[in-house]
Amino acid sequence: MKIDACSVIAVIILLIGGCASSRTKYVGWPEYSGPIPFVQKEVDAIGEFEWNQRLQIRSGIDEIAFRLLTIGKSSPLKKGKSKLMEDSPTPVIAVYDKDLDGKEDTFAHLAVGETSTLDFGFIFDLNHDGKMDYAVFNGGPLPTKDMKVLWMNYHYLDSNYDGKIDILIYNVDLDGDKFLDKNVWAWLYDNDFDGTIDEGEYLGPGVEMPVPEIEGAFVIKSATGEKRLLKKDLQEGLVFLSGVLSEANALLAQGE
Ligand SMILES: [Ca+2]
Ligand SMILES: [Ca+2]
Ligand SMILES: [Ca+2]
Ligand SMILES: [Ca+2]
Repeated sequence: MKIDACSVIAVIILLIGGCASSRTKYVGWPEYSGPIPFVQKEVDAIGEFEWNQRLQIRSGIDEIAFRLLTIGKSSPLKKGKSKLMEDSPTPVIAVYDKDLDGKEDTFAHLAVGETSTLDFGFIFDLNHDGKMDYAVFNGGPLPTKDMKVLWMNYHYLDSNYDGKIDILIYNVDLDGDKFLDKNVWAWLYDNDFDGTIDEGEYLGPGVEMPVPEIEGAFVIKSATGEKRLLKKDLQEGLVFLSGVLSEANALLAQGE
């Protein structure tokens, strides 16, 4: 399969904010200084996915992922060739245990011989079946309207644990001031788990309204204006993201 990470992401997934990792620098975050290890016990406290808890689950996972982001560099525990990315500039998939709790929590796509990259995400296993089912992919730092820094990222979930991504969550600019909003996201759902997105909503504390579906596309308010996310592109996006998760899980399942 010919896939270039940045272009696929730009075309399918990162439509909302562009391919941030190629134009933003990974700078300016606080350095994590609390106790480690922490991730597994905090993921355990969140528990399995529940529809009516989805907002709280997103924010709990986002907090954990942000703390992982602020832990300094770590070395890959396992590396392998990515079939999905084999023709891209970053054909290596790697997993890391950033918080040193003995369980991998981070994946990245690397160039051959490279040890760091901005193409990384954090992975979590909500239902304890040994397979990661929730990923938070790094987008990069972007300013908010009060000139604070917002971590743009992309959450994607396999909420029924069948190995396929069925929920995508994006940062949005719902109020149209050209800055990403801090407390509302666009959520896209594959409600019947058949690989197509069926419904979208803007959801955040105090916000709940549908994302309009017009002529086969979900029309989302991004910081650079309205973006039409075609259902067929989203379908490919789900396949790609499910593939990324599968490759990370396959790597995790390998012996040392
Ligand atoms: Ca860990
Ligand atoms: Ca799982
Ligand atoms: Ca699923
Ligand atoms: Ca569907």
